[in-house]
Amino acid sequence: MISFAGYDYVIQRVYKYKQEHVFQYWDQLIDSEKKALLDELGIIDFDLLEKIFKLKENSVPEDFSPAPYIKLPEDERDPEFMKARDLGVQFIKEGKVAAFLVAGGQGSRLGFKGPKGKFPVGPVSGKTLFHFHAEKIRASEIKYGVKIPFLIMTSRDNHEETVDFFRENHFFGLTPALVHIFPQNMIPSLDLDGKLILSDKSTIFMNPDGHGGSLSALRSSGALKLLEDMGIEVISYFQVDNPLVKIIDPIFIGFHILNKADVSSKALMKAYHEEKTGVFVRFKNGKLGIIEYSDMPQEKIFAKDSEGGILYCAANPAIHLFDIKFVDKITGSSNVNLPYHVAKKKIEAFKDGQQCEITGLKFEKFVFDAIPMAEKTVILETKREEEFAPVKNASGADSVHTAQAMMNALFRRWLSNRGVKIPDVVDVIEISPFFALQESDIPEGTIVPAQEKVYLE
Ligand code: UD2
Repeated sequence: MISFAGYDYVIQRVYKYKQEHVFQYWDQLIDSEKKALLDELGIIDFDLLEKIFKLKENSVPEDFSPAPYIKLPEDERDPEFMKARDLGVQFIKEGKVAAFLVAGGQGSRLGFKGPKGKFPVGPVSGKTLFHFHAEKIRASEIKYGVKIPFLIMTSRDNHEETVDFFRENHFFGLTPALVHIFPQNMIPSLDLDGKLILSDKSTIFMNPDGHGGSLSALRSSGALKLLEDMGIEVISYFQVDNPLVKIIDPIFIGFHILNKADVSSKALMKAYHEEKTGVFVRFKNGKLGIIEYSDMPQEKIFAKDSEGGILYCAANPAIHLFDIKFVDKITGSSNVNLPYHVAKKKIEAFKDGQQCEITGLKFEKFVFDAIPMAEKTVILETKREEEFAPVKNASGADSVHTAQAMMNALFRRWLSNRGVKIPDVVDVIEISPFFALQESDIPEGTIVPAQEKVYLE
């Protein structure tokens, strides 16, 4: 057994759990590397790893049915929607809403190095995803005359770069003290025999613990306390990859308040059966929730309703509202842990004295597993063309090209619906959130210049 002053307990635990292969390069390490390795091992929950290794496959409840949701009205002056909007506006103006961006993912599908939020998406401006999100929040602050705290969850790999980016850009006009950037927790990946993986001679390979780690990270980072002290009641949660998301949406917030919901989620209608989005379901115990596309049984993916449409049609664009008391409850002393999901992934490992790629198991929590823990959940339909343009892939579907085309189409629709003439020569239009956050914000008398690329700021 190896030894290192002050670390007996850590070392004994590593041997107890039969993970001592992580010391195979011990004699080649200098003291600071030995200490760093032991520090990392010291915070690993080996019992948890043993438990989740046994998962091997994700278990999905067999008995579920499609979830009910609030459909969009034919007429947008629908009294119920107007009532929700008025209530939402009031609530936002009272300073009770915070924005929460999860940006800890690795963006591997996009093939972009660095935080995905730094990826440029503006069809004319070339603005990055972070820039879009921050400006929407700043524009909402101006519109509603209120300060809106902005929380951003990063991961160990992209934290510093994210903080630097916001600093370099002067927080895009937001109040720096109200932008709270914190990293999520990491969890070791395992090889197919349940062994820890080394990424070099003295480092354990870990991956971020999934966006489900965001709720506990809110607490451990101190953000939850900060929000409570500020009188925030609702947290508006969104993903980094969707430049169309309505971050501060009065109608959504209004329905959430009207229904006294713990969690509310937006749903969009699935475009085709195999679309890679989770779907909303009602479990046997009556609770609502989401089943991830990869966990959905084939026959349910292709199931049809009585009219030949997609039975499980309500898809997850990953836009949620969390009541702060609910977050407090499930991350507090009751500490109801969200389950881990397992996925087989390629991992860059250090093995047999060299770098190589191995197949390993990555574990992640999903934030939507909190939904069935809620007493009351609201699911509200949203329109794909208005709110969902994810940038996930380098090309093809769900790429920057599709997202830019959707932005261009949406901004054109806003202008046309407001009676603004668009000269034929115009090829691309981008509207800054400061010019309009939604169609009704387009000012009377707007003139679109006759040029190929138009940016309305
Ligand atoms: C997510 C949803 C899926 C679908 C789709 C819509 C899950 C598991 N799946 O799929 O149901 O509706 O989005 O766009 O939610 N993130 C972190 N930390 C992590 C992992 C991810 O912050 O450890 C963030 C990531 O930066 C991104 C978001 O979570 O903002 C979604 O991550 P993803 O791209 O891995 O999710 P995806 O597209 O597989």
